[in-house]
Amino acid sequence: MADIKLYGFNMSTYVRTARIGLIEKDIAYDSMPLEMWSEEHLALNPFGKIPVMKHGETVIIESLAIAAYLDAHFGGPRLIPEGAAGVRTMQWIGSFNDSVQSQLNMGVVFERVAKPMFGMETNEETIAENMPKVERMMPVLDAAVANGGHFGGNEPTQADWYFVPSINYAAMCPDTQDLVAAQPNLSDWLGRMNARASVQANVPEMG
Ligand SMILES: N[C@@H](CCC(=O)N[C@@H](CS)C(=O)NCC(=O)O)C(=O)O
Repeated sequence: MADIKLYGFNMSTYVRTARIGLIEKDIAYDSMPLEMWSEEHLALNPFGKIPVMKHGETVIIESLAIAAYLDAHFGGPRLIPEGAAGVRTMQWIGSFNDSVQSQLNMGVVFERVAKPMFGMETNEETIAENMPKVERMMPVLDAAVANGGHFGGNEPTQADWYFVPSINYAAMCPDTQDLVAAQPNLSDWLGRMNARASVQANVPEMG
């Protein structure tokens, strides 16, 4: 049994982000099942979100805090580097959490792909409201990873592990797949990231 336990399921982009970070740092962990919003879940995270990580008796909520904790307590490549690359990494994680999550993930992909899987009705108005924002966002993401780069700079960082699960979903979603394919740098980056063992280890089963 590993010292680290990660709670949450793989279809969650945030859980996948945490898992990719763990594997990139070569940290063994046990993947723990969790019934969402159960007593057990709310005892671990009163906000009812995943992922939750446990290291011995220490409980860490929030994917960014998990990455910072792993850098502070374990070796391997830094998820949030020092210096300018660290600033870029944090900037992109901030933009992901503030804009990409609401506009692309919840505003379009969740509505179109996830809701029907959960027997819920897609809200077309939400998609229509968010599509122009996603159209504006995509070339910005494309420019960020130009010339064989990454969101943090020359090397992959935790910022990439936030974007990989979401851009893969966007590449499958009927509303956004052409938009992703039309971004040459982003498509190249996605291919490079998807070739990594850490990313291949975490592909969710759909349907
Ligand atoms: N800020 C949190 C966001 C985590 C998050 O939103 N996770 C989603 C799954 S992808 C969740 O737990 N949703 C359940 C809910 O919102 O009640 C983090 O970075 O860990």
